[in-house]
Amino acid sequence: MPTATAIAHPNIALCKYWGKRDRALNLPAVPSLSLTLAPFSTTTTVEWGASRDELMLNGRPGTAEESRKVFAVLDLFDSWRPRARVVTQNDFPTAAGLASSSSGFAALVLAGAKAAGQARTVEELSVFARRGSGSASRSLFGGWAEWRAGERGDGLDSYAFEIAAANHWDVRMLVAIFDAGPKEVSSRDGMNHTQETSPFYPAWVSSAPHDLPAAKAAIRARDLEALGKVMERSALRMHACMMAADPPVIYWKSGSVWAQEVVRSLRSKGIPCAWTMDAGPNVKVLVEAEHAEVVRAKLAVVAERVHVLEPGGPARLVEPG
Ligand code: 2P0
Repeated sequence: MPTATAIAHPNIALCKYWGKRDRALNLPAVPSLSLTLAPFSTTTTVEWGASRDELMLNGRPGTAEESRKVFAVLDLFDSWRPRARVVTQNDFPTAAGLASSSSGFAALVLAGAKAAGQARTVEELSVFARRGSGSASRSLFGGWAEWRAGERGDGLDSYAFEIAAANHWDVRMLVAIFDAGPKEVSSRDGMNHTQETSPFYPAWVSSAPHDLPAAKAAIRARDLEALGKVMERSALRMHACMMAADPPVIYWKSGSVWAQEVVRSLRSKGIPCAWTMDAGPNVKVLVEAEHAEVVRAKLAVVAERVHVLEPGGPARLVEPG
């Protein structure tokens, strides 16, 4: 049976995706920008032509909902496709504070196309990955990636692309863990609820696109101070928007605020660094490699643990044998 294996890294958004212009096609209301991060990765094998659709996720059978999402993405390759067996494994803890769905769907579409014998452009693969999970559209790319919101109703212009390669800038992303438990509100539910009930949502949608040009200029210039301003602004506006939902969506814990204070304190001492947060209490801090150890040590005082990640390469096929 045709089989292929692919590997992809997760990514963290510096300019956030929050809100959808089309739920069925999973189209974002705003553009976003991210950094793909190694060494964490997901490895996914697709066996095209199995006896039945079957998902194995980290050594256990996928739930009905997980399976539905995975096989709906494989349906995009061929609505009359043969049944498939998908085996996917994360080499990082689910509680590592990183979205395994971003690396998972990126690896799935790359392996799926190869197993199906289809030559797809990376833009097409990004569109397919987006249908599984929005942030996965960006994990096909290494380094710094932008995901266009697009304008078309069919969403074919809403894909990601690389802005700068992983080796463009020697930075580290420190992930400070404050709560290893499962999320209280999933990103998807939190996003939809914010869109439906937050009076700040229209302001978020109209302001967020302006962050992209500023972030890209800062990345090009390797200017952490300028990038830090944009990334903290994006995270704060996204969280302010969800805190204003009814009832509010609050992912922050006391540790999240301590970590933000650590970052501000280090910055006041002349160490450039900036934080971001996603749909959970963990805080991610961007810093140049030369300052990573100083920042890690300070975060370690307040966090349960700190992961040190670096820019990773694009999703890639793994040759058999
Ligand atoms: C992001 N997040 O840009 C934003 C910031 C979380 C906060 O994308 O509904 O799993 O599957 O498209 O991509 C997490 O949500 O949501 C996310 P769906 P996804 O990284």
